[in-house]
Amino acid sequence: MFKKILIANRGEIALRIQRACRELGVKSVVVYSEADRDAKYVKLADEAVCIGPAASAQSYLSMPAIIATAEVTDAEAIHPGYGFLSENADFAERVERSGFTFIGPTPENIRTMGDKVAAKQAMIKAGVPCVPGSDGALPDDPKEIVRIARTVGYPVIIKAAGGGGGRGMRVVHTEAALVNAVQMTKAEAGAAFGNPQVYMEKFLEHPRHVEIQVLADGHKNAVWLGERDCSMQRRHQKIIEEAPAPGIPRRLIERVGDRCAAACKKMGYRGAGTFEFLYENGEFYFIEMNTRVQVEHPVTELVTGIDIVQMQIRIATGEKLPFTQRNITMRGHSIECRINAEDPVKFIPSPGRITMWHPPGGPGVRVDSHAYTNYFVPPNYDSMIGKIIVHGDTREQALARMRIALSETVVEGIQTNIPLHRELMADAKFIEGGTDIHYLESWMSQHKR
Ligand code: MV4
Repeated sequence: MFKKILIANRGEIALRIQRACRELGVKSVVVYSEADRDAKYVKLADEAVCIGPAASAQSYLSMPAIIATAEVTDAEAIHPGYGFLSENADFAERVERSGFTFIGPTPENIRTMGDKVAAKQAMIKAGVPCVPGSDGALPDDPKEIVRIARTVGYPVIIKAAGGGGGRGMRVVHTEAALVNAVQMTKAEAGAAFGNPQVYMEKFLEHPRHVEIQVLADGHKNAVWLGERDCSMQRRHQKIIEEAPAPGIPRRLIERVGDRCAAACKKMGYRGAGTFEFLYENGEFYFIEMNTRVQVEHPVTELVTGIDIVQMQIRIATGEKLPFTQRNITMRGHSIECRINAEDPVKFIPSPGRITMWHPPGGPGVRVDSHAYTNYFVPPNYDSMIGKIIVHGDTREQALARMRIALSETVVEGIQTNIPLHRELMADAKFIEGGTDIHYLESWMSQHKR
């Protein structure tokens, strides 16, 4: 096991990684920006080093500052968390070239999954079901583009190879709009991602977002840890996630989960990963793979009992997976509500001092947050200040526990989206389960509060 790990992140995930290190008996170093000087996890850390001003580009995104800190503190490995440098293949490469272990997949695997055309081709080769569409990147010839769209069938979606997470996409409903839409998406993709390649898919109109968590050890062992339904989102920001996904037949999920694990083996994948799928009319369609730990990993931890962050660290030391697929069992139901410092109606960020922080507790309740009474939420970063995660024997029990947890929670001094979560936990369609990716936005337009 490592003696010391550097945590190249902030907020709740920095605290989450710190806790995993403690349990494994590993010392941790946190790097922080001037805006995060007073964060509790900075004070609680074994070591903390200020690496720059509030602006991410000069702190949490500064590769030289982070690697230099690993050098001066004698850290052996770097955990990138999520966001920031977590899916930057060049960073992973520089970490390894500097003699440290990157806690994550190989630079090659990160790079392949960052190129959505290459990722999709790898999945097709591995037998993972994908959305029907172009075979690789679209050609330049307009006649060819029109021909491909005719075989795919309208509506189609044009996506940038360098995009992902909802960036660089355009839906096309008619042949008349097609060629221009492709040209526009290409120009935007070239400017935004330095890669003008685009590809085409059938546009699915009412899918759910269901993802599969995997763990692989780089020794050709890989398992899948069930699925998460992340359909409750607005503008590509998830706000509620749950495991398992309500109403989807187990045999379907098992089939796709086994394909994901097989794909990991085939790719020589190492670490934690997430296969994102759209689910519509009883079918799964792969869209993207994330090569990092995700915000919503706790719902999987609560139904499987597996500590995903500890597993990331153990895998990075070269350990083999301590379990096989047969050893993995899923129990009960888990729901996560992301708590954001924002106006619950207008979604405008609401940074500032938290004058009262009273987190919930009780059976089956977990709170992952770096917040506390008197904590100042800086305006420089993502507005998520924590997550309330519940577990119950059934979805009904998990829902009841989440309602109680939300009713106990007190956050004063800033605005949060807790009132929105309280309303959604009482919403008939959410309670029924299986709402699609457009549900929240249409719900909001009907609930002008
Ligand atoms: C799609 C789609 C419909 N059809 N692809 C958005 C984020 C990126 N990961 C892929 N996205 C989508 N791809 C096809 N062929 C609809 C979306 C989409 C979406 C997907 C997941 C979660 C929320 C979403 C919100 C809008 C659109």
